[in-house]
Amino acid sequence: MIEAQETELMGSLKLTSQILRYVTNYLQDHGFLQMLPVMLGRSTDPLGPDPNSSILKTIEVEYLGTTMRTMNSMILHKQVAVRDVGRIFILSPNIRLEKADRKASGRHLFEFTQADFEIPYGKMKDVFSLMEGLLVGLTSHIGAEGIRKVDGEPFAFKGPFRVYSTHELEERYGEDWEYKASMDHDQPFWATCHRREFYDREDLENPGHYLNYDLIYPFGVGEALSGAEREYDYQRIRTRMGKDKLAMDIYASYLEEARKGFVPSAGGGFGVERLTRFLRGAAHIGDVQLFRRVPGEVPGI
Ligand code: ASN
Repeated sequence: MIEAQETELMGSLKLTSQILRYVTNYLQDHGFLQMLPVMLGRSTDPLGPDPNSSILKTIEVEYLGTTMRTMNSMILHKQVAVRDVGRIFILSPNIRLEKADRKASGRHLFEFTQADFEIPYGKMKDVFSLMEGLLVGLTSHIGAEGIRKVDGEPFAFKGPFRVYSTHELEERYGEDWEYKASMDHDQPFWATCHRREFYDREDLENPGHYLNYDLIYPFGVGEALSGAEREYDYQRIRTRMGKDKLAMDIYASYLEEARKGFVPSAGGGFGVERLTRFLRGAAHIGDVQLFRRVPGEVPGI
């Protein structure tokens, strides 16, 4: 039994290593500079208002008189970096202290790594084709060993992926569309137009609609990536933050950067463990982590 578990974990780790090598090469070959991650910041992603977000709190530490926060995501730093250095990506460790009931989703961890990238002057379609190329290339590259089987064949991504708006999905599958729509597909699909964080750009020609997207894995596995074209204009950022009733003092250093001027950009981030779990066909995302970080479970070492 112990041996079987070790083999399973070893298989997951081997796949994660292959994914990391492939993603790093792919993004570097597509002109992205790899940044080392930021782990503490004066500002971090508020992760909301988003009905899908359920974090209990963001960790804050006082350091030499300044309050620092652990990264929920590096989105705010990405907007600065993409202005200053162009195409960038980060293998970014994120801490999200999710409620215990998130264990049941099978895809939440309280500590994970996301491959997070940003494209200056990018549009939604640039992110779609970048990700489709990445995923299709990945499964043609990694071979069949230890990969989930579909109809007796190892799963292979096939693009381009279908694109739906959340309005269409709600109409077809109801408000809780994600799981049902995911079960109804055998390739990932894009879901655009979510009302969520201030940094996702509102479509000014179509107010109340948003130029953002999730990529959803099939077979009931659910969210793979989230991203957007960004709000880059200082006044628009302030207005959106005001609507979300965010505590402006937490974002003072970010707003200073925004006042200097951001460039328009688009990007996204996908969870590395989620990709491993999807390709392995593992029942729970914690099963592919050597050191499980599952909400509601007391971790080992
Ligand atoms: N990485 C995501 C993005 O680029 C943000 C997030 O993880 N909340 O939009």
